[in-house]
Amino acid sequence: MRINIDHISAFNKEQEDSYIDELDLLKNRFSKKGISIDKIIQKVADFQVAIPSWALGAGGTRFGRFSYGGEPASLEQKLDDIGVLQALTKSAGAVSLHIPWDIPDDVKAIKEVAQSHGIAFDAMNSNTFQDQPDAKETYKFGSLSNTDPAAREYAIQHNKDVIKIGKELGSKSLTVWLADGANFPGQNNFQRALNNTEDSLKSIYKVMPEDWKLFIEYKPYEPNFYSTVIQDWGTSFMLANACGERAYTLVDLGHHLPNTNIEQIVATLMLKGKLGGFHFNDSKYGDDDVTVGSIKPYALFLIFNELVYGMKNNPQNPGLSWMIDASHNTKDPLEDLLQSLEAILIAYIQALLVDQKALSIAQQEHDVVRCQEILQDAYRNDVRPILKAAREKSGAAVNPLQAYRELGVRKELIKERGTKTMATGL
Ligand code: PSV
Ligand code: MN
Ligand code: MN
Repeated sequence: MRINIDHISAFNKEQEDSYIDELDLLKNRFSKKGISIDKIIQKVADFQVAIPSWALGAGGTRFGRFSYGGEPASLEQKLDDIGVLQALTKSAGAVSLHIPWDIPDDVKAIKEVAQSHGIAFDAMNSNTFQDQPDAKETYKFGSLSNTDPAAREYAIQHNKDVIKIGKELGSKSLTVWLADGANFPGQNNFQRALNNTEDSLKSIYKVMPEDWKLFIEYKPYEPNFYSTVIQDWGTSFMLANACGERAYTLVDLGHHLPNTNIEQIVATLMLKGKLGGFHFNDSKYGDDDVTVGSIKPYALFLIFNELVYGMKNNPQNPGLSWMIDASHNTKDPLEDLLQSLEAILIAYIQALLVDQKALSIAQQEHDVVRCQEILQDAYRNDVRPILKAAREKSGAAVNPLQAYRELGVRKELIKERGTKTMATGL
């Protein structure tokens, strides 16, 4: 199923002007504070989030997977699905591939499919958390941290292979997330595991092309429940510094213990020029990977407030690699991703509405109440008219989810691919 410009303009025509009055109200209100809604519209129209290749099937848990019907059965079909998201939103112009789940058989052909949808190849993800059927070494007791040099070398080589594939595709970064850790006290020597990990990461970093970045992702627990080698941002930051200038920390919203102040982590990393990648999702308990903004939208806004501040004030920090890292069992995966994209852009707009000058003065004057009011004055707006204007500007559907349903995309995909398909990977 291909969505073309005619579908979008016909849909937008029906919606014409439905949001203009509300947009004008917002423009008037915020121009008094010296905030230009037109500039915000442009920023939002430019914002691109990568879609991970593993989010296009109805995900699952270790208790089972249930097909949604019409799921992509190949990398080409996954790119086609991202093409649908991109045509509807114009903010999903990249894919983040997982190797070996998505090894392209024919690189040239895959590049052509991606290009035809306007999709770029964002960060490559290596996988040393499960053994593949033909594996020569096992990761059962760790990969880059393993006490066995042969297992370590095997995991290093896998990352080198991923870089090679990424180079052919035109990607410019590698994300490393390790499951390495221990389930029981005494199982691992913490210092040895950390040293091994640092040495292994350095070997990978050394072969990375000059224009590539390495993103080091952290996570406090799961699948190991006693200790994880790269458990927090401090460990990731330390390893990134040890590797070199082009190594960065990657923040995944679900990879924190309850109540962690993620916005403060973001601010600290950006100040130090070391925030490289960002994975969006939401959670109630742990690494739940549910739809962005579905549970803690105010927390997402506060995080975006720091991201926006950092993007403006921290030239030492590179442009970020944004990705949605969410997938689960019960929704149409494409509808779910549309909801996540919507939540991301809404939080971004709300953060752009924060009157930073007034906030800085209130902070200086220790007017705590005013500080809170300023943040909430930005948050407590229905900013969807701004988002619709940005979408209209970039040639997207003003309401992508509604357009998706009205165009009957899932029905079409089921017709093309069948009801029993199951996405590869996971
Ligand atoms: C595992 O927690 C995980 O969700 C990490 O967030 C990675 O980014 C992802 O899997 C893919 O390896
Ligand atoms: Mn992640
Ligand atoms: Mn995760």
